[in-house]
Amino acid sequence: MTNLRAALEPHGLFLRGFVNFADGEAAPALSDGRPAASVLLVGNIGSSIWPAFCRWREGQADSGGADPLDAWSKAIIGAAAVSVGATAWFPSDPPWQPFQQWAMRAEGLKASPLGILIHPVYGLWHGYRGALGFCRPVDGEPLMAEAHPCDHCPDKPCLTACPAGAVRPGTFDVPACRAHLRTRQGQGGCMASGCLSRAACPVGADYRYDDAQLRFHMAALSL
Ligand code: B12
Repeated sequence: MTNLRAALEPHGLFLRGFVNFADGEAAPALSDGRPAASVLLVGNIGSSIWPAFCRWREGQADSGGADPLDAWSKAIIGAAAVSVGATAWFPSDPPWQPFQQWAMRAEGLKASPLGILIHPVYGLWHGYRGALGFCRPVDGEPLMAEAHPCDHCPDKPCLTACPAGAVRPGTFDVPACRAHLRTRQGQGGCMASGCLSRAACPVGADYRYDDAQLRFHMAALSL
């Protein structure tokens, strides 16, 4: 664990908790075909990855290709996985691994009305860049978050801030969001400075992503 932290933290990547699978429980297959006994989640907290990712990108002849953040994640987390004999999975690779279910178990997080999981400290400003699978359980107890922040948020500004009305309780209307992003209002609003619903959340405001990172994620979402 110490070696892994040393390999990941200079890149702004943090160990974000683990899941130990019970015997017989559905678990992803390791590269040798055995079912994983555990997965360790790796992710960003606020804009922690942004400086290292930008430096890496500047050094790439093709700026990192069509999906530079995925390519960077694979370069860094893939190498760390090899160094500890783990199998790595990445959130955007099909078949999608259930990163959010794992995160709910690993850190006790719950979904916000936006669908993305909210952390009591980092709010909506965190994400997962990879998961490492092992043939043995991880020692220790999963971290359990305190109360779900949305339960104590009377105004729920995330539900009213979306200019496209795409954020509704239990639903995120992806076509409505994307249609709005193509409009002049969307280009000058969410595309320029990030999703207005996400920004309206009062939890973890100090961890809000840098503007350049917000624009990067919005560009990916609007594709
Ligand atoms: C497909 C996908 C999308 C699609 C469709 C999303 C949608 N809402 O339908 C698109 C491209 C639109 C998208 C957009 C975004 N996404 Co997305 N997306 C994914 C992806 C690749 C698969 C999601 C999926 O279908 N999971 C289903 C199965 C495979 O996963 P599961 O864990 O078993 O599913 C559980 C969750 O889906 C959870 N859940 C999800 N939504 C909700 C909503 C409610 C109300 C509840 C109760 C539960 C719940 O319940 C499921 C069952 O337990 C995941 C990565 C991954 N592998 O999980 C990222 C992921 C979910 N996305 C993520 C993010 C951050 C975003 C964006 C904010 C990014 C951006 N560019 O701005 C936007 C906004 C999304 C939004 N408001 O919903 C993060 C969420 C991190 C977090 N804190 O939770 C993930 C985990 C990727 C990552 N690298 O960390 N996304």
